Amino acid sequence: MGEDVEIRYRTCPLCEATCGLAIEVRGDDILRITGDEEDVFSRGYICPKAHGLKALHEDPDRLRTPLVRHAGELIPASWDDAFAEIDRRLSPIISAYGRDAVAVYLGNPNAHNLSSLLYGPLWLKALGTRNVYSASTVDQMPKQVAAAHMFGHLLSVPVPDLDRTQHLLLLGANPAVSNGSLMTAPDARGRIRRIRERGGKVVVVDPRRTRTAELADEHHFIRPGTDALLLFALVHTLVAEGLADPGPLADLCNGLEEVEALAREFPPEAVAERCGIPAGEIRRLARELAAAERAAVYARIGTTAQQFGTLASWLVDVLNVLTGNLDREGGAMFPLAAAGQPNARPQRGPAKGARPPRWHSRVRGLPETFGELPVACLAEEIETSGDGQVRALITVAGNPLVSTPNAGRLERAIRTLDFMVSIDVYVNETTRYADVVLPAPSPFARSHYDLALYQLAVRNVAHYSPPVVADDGVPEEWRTLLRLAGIFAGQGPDADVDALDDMVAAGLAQREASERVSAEELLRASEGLRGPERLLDMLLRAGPYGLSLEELRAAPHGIDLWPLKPRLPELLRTPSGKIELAPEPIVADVERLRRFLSDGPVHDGLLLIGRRDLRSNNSWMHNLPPLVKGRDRCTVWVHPHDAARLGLRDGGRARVRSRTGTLEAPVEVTDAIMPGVVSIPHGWGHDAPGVRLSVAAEHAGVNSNLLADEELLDPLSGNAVLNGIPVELEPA
Ligand SMILES: Nc1nc2c(c(=O)[nH]1)N[C@H]1C(S)=C(S)[C@@H](COP(=O)(O)OP(=O)(O)OC[C@H]3O[C@@H](n4cnc5c(=O)[nH]c(N)nc54)[C@H](O)[C@@H]3O)O[C@H]1N2
Ligand SMILES: Nc1nc2c(c(=O)[nH]1)N[C@H]1C(S)=C(S)[C@@H](COP(=O)(O)OP(=O)(O)OC[C@H]3O[C@@H](n4cnc5c(=O)[nH]c(N)nc54)[C@H](O)[C@@H]3O)O[C@H]1N2
Ligand code: SF4
Ligand SMILES: [Mo]
Repeated sequence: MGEDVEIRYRTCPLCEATCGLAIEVRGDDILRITGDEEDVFSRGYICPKAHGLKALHEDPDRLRTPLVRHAGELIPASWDDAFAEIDRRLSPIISAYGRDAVAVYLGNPNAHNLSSLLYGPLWLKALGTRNVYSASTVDQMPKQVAAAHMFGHLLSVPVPDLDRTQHLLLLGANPAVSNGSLMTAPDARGRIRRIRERGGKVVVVDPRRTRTAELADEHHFIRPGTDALLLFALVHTLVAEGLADPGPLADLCNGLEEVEALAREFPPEAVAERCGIPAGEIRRLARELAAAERAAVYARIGTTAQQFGTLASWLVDVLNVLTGNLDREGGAMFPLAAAGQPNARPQRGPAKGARPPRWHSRVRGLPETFGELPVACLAEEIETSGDGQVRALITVAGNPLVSTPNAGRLERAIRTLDFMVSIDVYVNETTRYADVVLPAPSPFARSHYDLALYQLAVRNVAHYSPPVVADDGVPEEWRTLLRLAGIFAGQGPDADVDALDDMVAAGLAQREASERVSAEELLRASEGLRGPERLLDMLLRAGPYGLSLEELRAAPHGIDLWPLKPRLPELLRTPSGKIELAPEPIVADVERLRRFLSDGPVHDGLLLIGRRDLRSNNSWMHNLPPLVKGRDRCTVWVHPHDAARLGLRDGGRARVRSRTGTLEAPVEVTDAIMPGVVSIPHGWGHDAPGVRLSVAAEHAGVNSNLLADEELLDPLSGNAVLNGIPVELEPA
């Protein structure tokens, strides 16, 4: 290694796995990226996407200057001019039509970004709109609704204790590819493989034989959207065969008998045909789950972004309780993060638990959840005139025209907006419609700490990374967000960002103060810091381990805070102080499932599901040559029986039609997909005019969300149905 070459360590910000990277740099040039062998959590593991970070940092298409629309064209502008334009155009809309006239879409990378996590609440509050939308309602909202009802907080989501479990029942998740979700576990693949190496068992339920299924002892195809039936049948079997035994949890639960009564109507024999899994197999799965010494049920997006998302999410944890595995080593456990975890904050006054919706969407009357509305209703809120109509849109790190249902309708709606602002690193399918685009810095030019994901990690760890390169000429995102907040608050385009930051810090100190450490002490200890570093330092000091930023800085490979420990009942924030096994709104939704089972039409047509790829990340990173080379990955998978019936051939093309749209894609005929099910990955379709992604345009693919139907929702969470969309196929 040359003398001027040095290694800098940082956490990868791309997915939920939080892998440690070792980055060889010369000055501010990135030379090479490898896994950090000494990282306390990932121990050297990385996936191919980490290598994409160098390409991302160097990508000539990545934005470095704001763009402002003049005569229809996005033209480079100064930061001052860009903010002046936002003030000039947006402030009159707010004055004339009110705050709800401005909608916001917050995309996935916000969850991996310290600036957005810490400053998001302030700018949203300054804007004061009810039209807040995010990736949550195309993703995990059902999980959070279930957690809020059962455990009292939307972030009290149990995670499987992967490193100690002896039996993992995994539904609708493919961690061998996705690297885990609502389960932060670097090298999830290795961790799952080790379950079997130590004599445990892994069972996968998925309409596709995934890479995770290939690691498992058993894989069961399931008809999309029917997981709640299967899970109920598992509960039924446990109860009917006297295998339900919550152990010490029994005294901590309300509603045990009600759940048992509900499950009576879902015997395996009744659901088997709907699910496509024989009744005998369902009974065996239940018995083995109950018999396992330490077991965990874990389910992800295949079970959340579907018609019975909240019921399925709820039943997963009902099973964890009934088998005595909730909050026990090797079962499903609650992490204890070092900073910013609401369910670890000392409880002040009586716990509120899940609260009923505070408002409803204007057009369809869909309920708000945790301050946001279902993104599936954004288009109609723009289209429908009247009081409260959406006339302006702000997107931050999102690409809703690719990521959300009925993308065609949303595109037509977005074209009619009076004004649009985006903060992004690219001009993508969505941001091309913005009137002002503000760049965000390269991931290497910002610091990192996984405030959100450590609350969902299979091991308690804390890892802070300073920026890898000094500066790429783009202001840190928290400064951009605060400057926007200034405009929303009526302070004009040149608000004093540092004064706003002081205000945020003072507010956070108040909120985090406890008997152990006062607000004044927190502020004093973090003196000299500013921005996310000051806020993080205070959160760490107020947190359960009493750490500080200085301690984290001194540990470039992270600090190991040990395997998960039981946290019940301390963690519960339900008004009763108990686990609510039969929350009223969830129980009420069981009727819908009952009807689906008893008199819903048996849909024997094709159902569309999604698919993730190791070298892809939602709708972006397709502009990075190392991640897109090789064969076309945006294909439609069809089972050989269906292909024969429909006259489709491998390598040919299919026309895929749903209620909302039509597209054409190359066909892959494979028995890795269940008969009656087809799969297209989301996140593609990069050849639209105005998109500035020169590499991605050559690997464009198609936008699968043209097919997703914005009218299909999980009613309790407002989550879109992205798995199990009725479609028709024919040769193109
Ligand atoms: N059919 C179907 N649709 C799906 C899914 C599915 O399984 N099937 N999955 C859904 C899920 S789980 C999710 S999370 C969503 C994701 O969809 P989105 O919320 O739209 O997020 P991404 O596609 O990840 O787009 C992220 C955008 O953020 C930009 N970006 C990256 N880093 C930064 C940064 O640091 N700052 C800023 N300001 N911008 C940045 C990128 O350039 C990109 O334009 O898609 C959903 N859509
Ligand atoms: N490489 C890569 N990694 C990623 C992402 C990415 O785009 N690429 N995205 C990240 C994001 S934002 C998220 S939210 C996570 C998601 O993480 P995962 O939830 O692990 O995501 P998927 O790989 O889409 O796995 C979902 C599985 O559900 C199956 N499925 C579909 N419908 C059903 C159904 O009705 N029932 C059941 N039981 N299964 C069903 C699908 O076949 C698929 O295998 O991944 C993250 N990691
Ligand atoms: S698994 Fe996720 S966090 Fe780890 S290197 Fe890959 S993209 Fe980064
Ligand atoms: Mo996601």
